[in-house]
Amino acid sequence: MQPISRRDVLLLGGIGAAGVLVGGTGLITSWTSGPDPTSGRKLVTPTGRALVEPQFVEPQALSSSDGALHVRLTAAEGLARIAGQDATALSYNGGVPGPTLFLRPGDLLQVTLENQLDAVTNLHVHGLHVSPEGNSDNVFVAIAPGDSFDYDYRLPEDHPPGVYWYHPHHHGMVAGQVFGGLYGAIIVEDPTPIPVTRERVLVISDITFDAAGRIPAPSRMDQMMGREGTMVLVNGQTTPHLSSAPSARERWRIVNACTSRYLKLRLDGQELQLLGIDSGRFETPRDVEEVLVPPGNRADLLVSMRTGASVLRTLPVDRGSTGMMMGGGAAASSGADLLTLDVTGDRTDTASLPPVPKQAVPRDLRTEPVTGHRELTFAMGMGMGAGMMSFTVDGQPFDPTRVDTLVEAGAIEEWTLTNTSPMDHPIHLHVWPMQLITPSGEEDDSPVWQDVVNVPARSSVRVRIPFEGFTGKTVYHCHILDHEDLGMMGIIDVQ
Ligand SMILES: [Cu+2]
Repeated sequence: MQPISRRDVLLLGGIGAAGVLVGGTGLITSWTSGPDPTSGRKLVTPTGRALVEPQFVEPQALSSSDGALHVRLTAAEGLARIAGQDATALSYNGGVPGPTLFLRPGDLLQVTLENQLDAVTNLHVHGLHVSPEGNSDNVFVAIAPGDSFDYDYRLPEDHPPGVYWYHPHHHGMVAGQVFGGLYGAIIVEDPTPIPVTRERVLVISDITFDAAGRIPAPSRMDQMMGREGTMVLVNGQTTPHLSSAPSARERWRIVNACTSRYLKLRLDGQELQLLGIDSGRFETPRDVEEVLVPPGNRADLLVSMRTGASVLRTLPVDRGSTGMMMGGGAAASSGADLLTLDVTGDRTDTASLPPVPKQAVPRDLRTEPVTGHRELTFAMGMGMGAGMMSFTVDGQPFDPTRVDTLVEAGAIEEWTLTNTSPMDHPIHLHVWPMQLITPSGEEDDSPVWQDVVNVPARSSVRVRIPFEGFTGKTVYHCHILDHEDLGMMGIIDVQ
């Protein structure tokens, strides 16, 4: 979204665009996103109220060409059409979600981030295996209001294909800025495309509006629990409607961009296969009925369409509680309908659709020597004062001036992630993906690679990490972004 001058505002007003507010904190511009809701499917509720289900839409697609993609992202607050209503939210370029960036291994991604917010921000390319230094995926960059910054991300030639995403990462502001609407998907394309009828991107997020269409400030309890929105959005809409044809094979690339909400996805009546999670890919797609996608994780899903009506749902997820502290509230992600699907009409000609080829066998660190072991302990306790719990790693809240973990470049380490608290924490390490060594309940034993690993309440998970490809300083943290902002983050330096 470019700044809009007063004159443009009047011109836009003349052609019927939404109103524009000029606030005390700077220019607040307006936009509309999503489709015209009158173009959707009409429904009548049990109470006789007519509803219009919006048609499924996807964010704007921007693709690299000749090995490069240059994108200008403007982060700003303004009026947006979200979930069929006008609301004041944050956005990149006026859309919630921001544009989807389609890249190939070896590409150079250049992002000029313009900060029109009234707060400091920056950008993190979540899951990409790129340098954490300089003007690459450097979370220590701070872009002041009114400033802009040029990021350069060089993907290695052997970068794993998969679903990634981008969002702000300035400590203390992350939860509010992501919850406000600042996120978008990144797709790294397969060198050999997976044969499907159609690909779709589903960015799932949640948000809350008050009666005035503004996002209310979270309470202390919301922050300690991890704030969850009252509405769950798919590409900025609530329960959009999607149509497909019998026997079609679709590839759904799903991002959990929620600040704290765990997703447990089901699509009853349809056949689901999981290609992989994050940058991890199974050798052959795995049949699934349900996929757990904690905050920050992505699922790469094949849907083989069967005639009938289905609803993509997220089921309730118990993610613990504050225990005996702070009144012992339960942290639970509620269930919601995410989208409706109608599969009707003539069968798609699948004879022309070859089977999904075997993927490269994933690297397995269980067969490689481990050069070191460490344990990281994630804890919640009393002691921050003013009715707040502390959120710590190895007993200390985040300190931007301290290096917590020093690792030798090239090391293959086994980390035991221990959660002593009564609440689950999804732990994310930047730059270097983690192989799960204790993936309980999987029927086969193929390697599982993720960049966010859920560590259930009062338990431990073992992972192995190859610190290869890049050196530099970055972070690991809880991806319940309120917990990160409250201090559950540490600094790693790989040299
Ligand atoms: Cu957490």
